[in-house]
Amino acid sequence: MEAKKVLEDLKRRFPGEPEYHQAVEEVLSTIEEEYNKHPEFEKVNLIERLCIPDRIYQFRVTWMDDNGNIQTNMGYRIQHNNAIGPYKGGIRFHRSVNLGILKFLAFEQTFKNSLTTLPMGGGKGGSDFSPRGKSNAEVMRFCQAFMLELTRHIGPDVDVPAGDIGVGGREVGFMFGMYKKLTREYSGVLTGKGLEFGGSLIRPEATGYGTVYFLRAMLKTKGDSIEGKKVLISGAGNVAQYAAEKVLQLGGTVMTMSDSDGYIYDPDGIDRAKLDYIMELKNVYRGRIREYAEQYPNAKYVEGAKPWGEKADIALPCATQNELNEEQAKTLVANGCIAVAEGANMPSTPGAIRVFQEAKILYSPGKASNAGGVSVSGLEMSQNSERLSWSAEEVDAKLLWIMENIHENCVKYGTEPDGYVNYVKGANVAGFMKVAKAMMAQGIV
Ligand code: NDP
Ligand code: 2IT
Repeated sequence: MEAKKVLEDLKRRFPGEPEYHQAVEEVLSTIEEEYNKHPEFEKVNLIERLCIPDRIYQFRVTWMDDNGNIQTNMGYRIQHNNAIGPYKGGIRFHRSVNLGILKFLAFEQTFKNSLTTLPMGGGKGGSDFSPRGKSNAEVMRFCQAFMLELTRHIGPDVDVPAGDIGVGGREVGFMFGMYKKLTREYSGVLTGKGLEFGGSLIRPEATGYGTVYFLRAMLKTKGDSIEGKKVLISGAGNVAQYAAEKVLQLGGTVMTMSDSDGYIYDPDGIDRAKLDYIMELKNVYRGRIREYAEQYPNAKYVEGAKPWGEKADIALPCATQNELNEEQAKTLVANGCIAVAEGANMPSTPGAIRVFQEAKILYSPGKASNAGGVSVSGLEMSQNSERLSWSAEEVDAKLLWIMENIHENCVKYGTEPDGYVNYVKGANVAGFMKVAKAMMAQGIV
């Protein structure tokens, strides 16, 4: 295969989907060499079959707001690839959601899930509905209307959704309730459920913790650790909160957190008590990060900006795609940043990735370092299947093992002749090979 040609063809056939093109380009450019060592792949056009989703569902979601107005949103589910297990991946509710964004996420999820060692294929879904500013009742009615359509496409052995941006425990609970009502079936059809009804301990923590476990493994290759390091975190949601918690546990100092309106910088560091405040602010009151600076006047709030201009040792982008560009990457490097671990999906632009890799700092792509979330989702599926629940210690130990195993695989497949580890290449090649071999074994389907 010629990566450039495949990409050009995809762009022509699927125009107007820049995030999808971006994600595909990153993977193709790094697996091209390995792929071409296997002429049997090319004979069955494996690459196009891997880039183009198995199927896509699109539907209108109609619901009534608190004023009695009828609202419509679009709903989607992308079933990308199920060569190694049932489709698996989150659901995103955000006003920016469109087909191209979900296609990039489903594509990435396929490689990520392959890396986890668990039997999960790749999928993603969502809606352009934004829970921001909506009442609980509105969110419930929307989730129910969304599930009314989604129900017929998913199942515990077919496709198992979970949370993502705008979808947390509350939304998963509402969707699970509706699925159960419609199908009269009690199964592990969604992960990220409440602990009382089949959820796994450590699932809420898993993505953030896993990102920091991965960061720790990267630093260890340099004989370094998180202790004493200053860390910039973007986002203030699920991933950012638990990344911050683990950084604190391991002796680092969290300097920033953010939301889509701006970021806060606390020169004294965001300690445990302050993180508790943020968790309550975000999870209970659904407030804005700006309020932190009112609560802790030593901190500054910077409206409409990202935290990457602040001086620190480590950056953990944990908000959304393309939130860290080339210029910002240059600033981070110039300010002495030694490691970037992505908690979000595709937060660094291609230009930013180039800057990190040329500076030869530690840099891990989301599909490697944020795989902890879907990994514990996989463990939730296992627990549901055996009708048991495991202790927090057991799940956390498995999560740690998985993250360290992914790190090892990245080193195995991504180490360059000069010893620099290209984690992008390592993750893509390792994730790709397993899916490719499974597809080869299963014939042309
Ligand atoms: P949440 O909805 O809990 O939090 C998202 C955070 O990012 C919020 O602070 C939000 O701010 C901010 N944000 C969202 N969209 C934008 C935007 N367009 N520009 C700037 N800031 C934005 O989501 P999660 O923490 O679950 O997800 C964060 C990232 O991690 C996403 O990329 C997601 O795909 C990825 N991820 C999530 C996993 C999970 O298990 N939840 C697993 C693996 C990856 P605001 O409140 O203003 O919207
Ligand atoms: O991007 C992701 O890996 C997630 N949003 C989690 C998916 C899952 O199925 O737990």
